[in-house]
Amino acid sequence: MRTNLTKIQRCPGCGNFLIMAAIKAALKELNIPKHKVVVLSGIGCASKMPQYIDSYGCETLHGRSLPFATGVKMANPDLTVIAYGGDGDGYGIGLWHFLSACRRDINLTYIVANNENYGLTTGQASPTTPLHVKTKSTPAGNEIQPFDPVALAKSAGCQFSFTHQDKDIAGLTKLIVDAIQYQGFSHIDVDQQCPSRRKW
Ligand SMILES: Cc1ncc(C[n+]2csc(CCOP(=O)(O)OP(=O)(O)O)c2C)c(N)n1
Ligand code: SF4
Ligand SMILES: [Mg+2]
Repeated sequence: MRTNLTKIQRCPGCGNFLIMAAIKAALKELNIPKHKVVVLSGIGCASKMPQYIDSYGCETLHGRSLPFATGVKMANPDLTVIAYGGDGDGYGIGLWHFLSACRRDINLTYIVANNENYGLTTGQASPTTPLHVKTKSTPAGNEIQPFDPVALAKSAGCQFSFTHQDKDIAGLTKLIVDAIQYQGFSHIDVDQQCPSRRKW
């Protein structure tokens, strides 16, 4: 956690605030001491998460949260390891790490804030941008079929993979509790609100 933050780094109404509330509630419910928790992210709006969780954590490289998280878990299996990031981070540049973690069934939890765009870099299309949606990189509308991250995770062998709405904080909290307790690779794709997306 970063202790010297002087300004809010996300837009009003950003769904990452809701997901953060659910992660904090889940860790509180499980009563895991903060020195036993490690939150690792990539780069992006979503990936600022380790700065706000009172635990060990690190923003790593774009798309590389899962290799770092795997290494931490291998070095110290007693730790609760949570990898966190955006759809561009996890389903774009980091896709192979995601599929490898599914196949290897690494015992950690991966939460993806899926806002269907590259938010931090002001709204380019991602692998989950719906068809025909106009973005900065698809001014005439997205022509590329998005994929379903949960179906993809399951096809790679992941047995704990769900999509959930960010605004259902109670339901998301319960799902995160279950994911942390699951003995294997658990993946939660969060349908995340990104109010700025329509403004670019
Ligand atoms: C290797 C590398 N390529 C590109 C970038 C630029 N970059 C930073 S964040 C980002 C996309 C973030 O999108 P997403 O993961 O969906 O997160 P969001 O901002 O939407 O939460 C990109 C392309 C980078 N930091 N590093
Ligand atoms: S651009 Fe979207 S994801 Fe990024 S801080 Fe703003 S609302 Fe949140
Ligand atoms: Mg995104």
